[in-house]
Amino acid sequence: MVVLANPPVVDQIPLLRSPDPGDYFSGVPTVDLSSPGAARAIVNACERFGFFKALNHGVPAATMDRAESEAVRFFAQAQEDKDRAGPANPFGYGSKRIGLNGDMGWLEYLLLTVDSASLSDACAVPSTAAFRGVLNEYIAAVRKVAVRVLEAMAEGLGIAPADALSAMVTGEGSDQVFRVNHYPPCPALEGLGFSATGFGEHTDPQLISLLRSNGTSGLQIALGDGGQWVSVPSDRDAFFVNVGDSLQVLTNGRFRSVKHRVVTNSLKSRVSFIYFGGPPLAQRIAPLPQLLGEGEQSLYKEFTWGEYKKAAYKSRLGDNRLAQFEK
Ligand code: GA4
Repeated sequence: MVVLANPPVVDQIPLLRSPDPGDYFSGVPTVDLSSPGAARAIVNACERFGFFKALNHGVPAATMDRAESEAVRFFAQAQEDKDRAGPANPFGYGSKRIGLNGDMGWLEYLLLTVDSASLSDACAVPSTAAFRGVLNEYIAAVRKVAVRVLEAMAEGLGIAPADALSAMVTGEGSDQVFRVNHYPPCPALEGLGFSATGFGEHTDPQLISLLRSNGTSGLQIALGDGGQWVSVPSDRDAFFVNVGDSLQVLTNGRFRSVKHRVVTNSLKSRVSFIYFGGPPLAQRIAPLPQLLGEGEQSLYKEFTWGEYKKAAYKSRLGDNRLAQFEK
């Protein structure tokens, strides 16, 4: 028997059944952000799935395309050059290791912090002016989409003021994170019926996440309580919007934080950009009084975003992080 001192890292990555055509979900709720019915449609989708696809979002295709090609160029560098920028702890360049507690996925990524509307000065990578510039352009634009969506949610939920939710993610001290993921193909598994896990199942801890990817599918969401996994058909012209744990709590469970994961394609690489909108660390996360009916109690213990974030970084990806805060 040959014992490898360092087993190939693919061995440490859990496999998933490769999606077949029947797994593609034709029922992804789609919202035209420019339509008058957007607020209602968003609320319906967030109650039912915690997930929807947003069209007519106003982010120029040219910005998204340029950000994508700069990301491709960044990830095409020699491994040793990228490693000089890492490892992610958890911010910076990361490869295969996700978070701090041993989760692994078939991907490499940049995890970056955002101050106001652009990358924090503390983010040393991306270092080229072209990549940094276009990411800042993208971040400024996607943030506006987040504001629009959160305002529409407040409207649809009947909450005043209009910026009750959006101010939490864009106001002074808000905790915004930006992530660029690259899932290289995993040809070793071609034809075997299994695929490498790109990013294992989890819910996002923040209020809201907006994802844009290239034309390679891979994102899957769990439907309802039974948790049947379905594949989301890719659409490079759309943003996919996720409800995060904090928004589930702010709505006392009315919106659901959607469980999702990414399955690697055996032949095509996937590149995605995700903006995560979180509140300031001191923000109290509790159901908004306007959403509690007569005599309705909060389902959750009181906590701040800072406390939740700390707990999240002690957890494994697939853990149910909200469970310890349930009453
Ligand atoms: C999931 C959502 C965001 O990508 C992220 C992730 C973070 C990380 O990759 O560092 C976490 C994960 C995410 C949830 C649980 C913890 C923290 C990895 C992990 C195991 C940046 C975030 O905020 O939470």
